[in-house]
Amino acid sequence: MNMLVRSTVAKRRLLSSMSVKIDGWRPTMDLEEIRLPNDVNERNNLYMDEEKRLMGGIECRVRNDWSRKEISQIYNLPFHELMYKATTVHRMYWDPSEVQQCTLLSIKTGGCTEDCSYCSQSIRHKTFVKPTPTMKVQEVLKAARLAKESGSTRFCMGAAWRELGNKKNAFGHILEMVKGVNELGLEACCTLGMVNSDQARQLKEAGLTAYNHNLDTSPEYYPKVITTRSYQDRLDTLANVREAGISVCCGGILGLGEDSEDRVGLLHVLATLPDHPESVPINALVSVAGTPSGDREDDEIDAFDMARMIGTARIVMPRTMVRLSAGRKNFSETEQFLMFQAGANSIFYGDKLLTTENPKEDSDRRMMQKFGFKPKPAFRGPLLAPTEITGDVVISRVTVSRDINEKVAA
Ligand code: SAM
Ligand code: DTB
Ligand code: SF4
Repeated sequence: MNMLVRSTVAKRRLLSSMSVKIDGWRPTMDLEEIRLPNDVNERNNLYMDEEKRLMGGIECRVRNDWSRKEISQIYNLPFHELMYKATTVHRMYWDPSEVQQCTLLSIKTGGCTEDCSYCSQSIRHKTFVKPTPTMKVQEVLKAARLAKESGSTRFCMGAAWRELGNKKNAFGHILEMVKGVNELGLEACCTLGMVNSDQARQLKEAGLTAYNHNLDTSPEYYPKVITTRSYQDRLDTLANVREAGISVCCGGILGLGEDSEDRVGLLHVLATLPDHPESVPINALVSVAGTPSGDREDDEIDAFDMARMIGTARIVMPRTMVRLSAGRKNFSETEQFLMFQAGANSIFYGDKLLTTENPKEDSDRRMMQKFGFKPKPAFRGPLLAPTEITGDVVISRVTVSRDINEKVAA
């Protein structure tokens, strides 16, 4: 059966099994119960025939044909307009009270041969980081259990490598880590540098949920940040990850000395990929003494820059998890609130990022309570947006005529 036909059938099944109607129906079940499939491909198939959404005078559609100028116009809207638009789009596609808590662990720290200008772990920069060997599988799984106990639902393992290359032993251990994290009921994410298609396939088989590989900035500004590998190298790895059926996590950093058009340039690359990344982390540079970026004298980026970037990402990639990532320690709760209102729906949770500090768990727990946020469970798709259930969002569907349907199915 053709994809389009199959997805429509699947959608009908899903909707009837949930007793929920999308176009203006009322819920007959508790909102908590209504979740979309966790698998991103299945989820996207459900929406294949959706044309656009409309709420509060704001129109939105999932598009891959954005021009850079269009994205720039969104990024440069008056701030209050951008925030209204972004927060409305967020409510059209997501439950705004759900924020995912993720834990990071550096499983292999320092000694990296790359020259990323921001990174504490590059051998080219003299920083506080002391290289350490790869952690043992059991140590990593112990940390994953603790992360789960503290309420995280995604566990991201980072290694200071340019690429996985032919590190056969280490790769074997990583596959065991991924399997173990998966068996704990956590979403498993890795960031290990460049991977080829065979390695991506093995990671998928071991149970990897997502692979993080950031483009960091625009194609034009990238050579000012990293010279030891190209933008295309990064894109190739992203394609290998996508092809293996692993969820793509790809974002960038603000505060590298880039200008606003570079931020737009990064979003343009991401929003015009054949499929949007399921996850886009937006990091604020964590300034590390001894790194070229950390030693810059520039003004630091502020909460408005972050909210603009997050809000624009939310609008141009409405079905993506936009993750408020590194750098939260430098922002007050009030400032972070602005970023959640702009559409961020995930944080790193736990006292440490990879090598630098994150806000304390206690204070994040209080902040989540203060804002009325609840954690997103692992391996369960997003809640249907409340507006989809109440009918506050109008969803236009492209209707396929019976004739065409039959023709395609034949
Ligand atoms: N070596 C692998 C790689 O580069 O893909 C994985 C680890 S690397 C540390 C993961 C990402 O963390 C980088 O791509 C970068 O976007 C982010 N990052 C690293 N140092 C940072 C810093 N000081 N501030 C903000 N983000 C940072
Ligand atoms: C991402 O975009 N941010 C995380 C994760 N992906 C791997 C890393 C942040 C690192 C912050 C600096 C450090 O702690 O070394
Ligand atoms: Fe190495 Fe990754 Fe740091 Fe770049 S960001 S120096 S690749 S650890």
